[in-house]
Amino acid sequence: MSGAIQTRLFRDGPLVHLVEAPGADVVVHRGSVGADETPAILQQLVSEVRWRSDVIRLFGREVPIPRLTAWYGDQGRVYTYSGIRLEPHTWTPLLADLRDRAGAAAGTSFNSVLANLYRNGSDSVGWHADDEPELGVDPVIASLSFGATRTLAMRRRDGSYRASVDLQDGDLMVMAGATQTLWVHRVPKVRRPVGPRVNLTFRTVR
Ligand SMILES: O=C(O)CCC(=O)C(=O)O
Repeated sequence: MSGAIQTRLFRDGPLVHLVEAPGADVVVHRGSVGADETPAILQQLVSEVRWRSDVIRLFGREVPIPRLTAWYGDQGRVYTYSGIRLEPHTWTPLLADLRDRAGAAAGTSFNSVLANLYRNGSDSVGWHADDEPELGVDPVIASLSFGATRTLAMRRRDGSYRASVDLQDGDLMVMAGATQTLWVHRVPKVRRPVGPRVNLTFRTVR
């Protein structure tokens, strides 16, 4: 069986969309951060976050990952993904404020964030799940987007369903439950010209 995902509006102001897909517990809060704030936030994140360019080993070759990243968090909240070990930078006031807002919307508290800077349409993230052991079972992940709209594609690991959600400036997406166990996600490259986008994925490292 294969299925296309619908997003269903279930609450007004701010708009909340539920991604209806088996085993995916994904909610998008449209415009969670208002358009009066997002341009300045994007600019500040691009300029003040300590962006780094990493390489991963793929089939024996070192390949630069096609985006810039940064890891911020409470002291000692080390995160390792794709063989890259990240020591946390200290929260900036802006990141701490966004962390608290994301936590209030998601009904939890976060102690770390992976920041991604997609400089243009050539930047992307490949299929993966946020399922590293330090995130625990059924992690709650809140992802805040600023700048250009990019598509988050989702695929059930058993191949039965695909889904996609356009993440717009100011959107907050919350993934919970078995989403990371049953699904993988990616942000594909796009050919059309797109401006920069910053995505912040708030996490709780145990
Ligand atoms: O940029 C996004 O919307 C997704 C980022 C992501 O998948 C990640 O940081 O694990």
